[in-house]
Amino acid sequence: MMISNKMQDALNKQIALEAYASHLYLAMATWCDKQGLDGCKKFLLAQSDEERVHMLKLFHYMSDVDGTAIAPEIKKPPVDYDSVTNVFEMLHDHEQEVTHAIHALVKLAYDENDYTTLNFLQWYVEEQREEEAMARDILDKINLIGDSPQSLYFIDLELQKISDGED
Ligand code: OFO
Repeated sequence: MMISNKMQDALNKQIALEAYASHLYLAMATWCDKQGLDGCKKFLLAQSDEERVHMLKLFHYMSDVDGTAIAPEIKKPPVDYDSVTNVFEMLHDHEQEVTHAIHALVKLAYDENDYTTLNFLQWYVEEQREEEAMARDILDKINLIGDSPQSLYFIDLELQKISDGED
């Protein structure tokens, strides 16, 4: 195996975190669907798929370095959310948590002189910068528009535009 046991455990924890993110965004998409927020639903479903891809990238990496990736147990995300603001605040919080976890992995790779993993993790560092910036942008827009019933239509339109890549 080209990575340490400690690194293998840490990467498996990251797999679990990415899997939870995928589940969480799926649960949020379901809630948005029930509220009639199709743009938000579409955005969150795409994010959920992306998180699964992040998880799978770790599986492939483990295989490349002769480690053992573990399909994680995934806790159940919340079913109900207070508001669309609440959904995107939680998404932003979760992305921040993922960023901290990625940075901790980078530090471990440095400490272990594991340059292969260090190099592999750079993709995640960049991805997290982009995802956090996007989550912050969405929250700024929601705060600007407000999330009263009349505003929801416009929020949903914004999320639809982001999903369609027009933003
Ligand atoms: Fe956005 O969490 Fe994956 O990396």
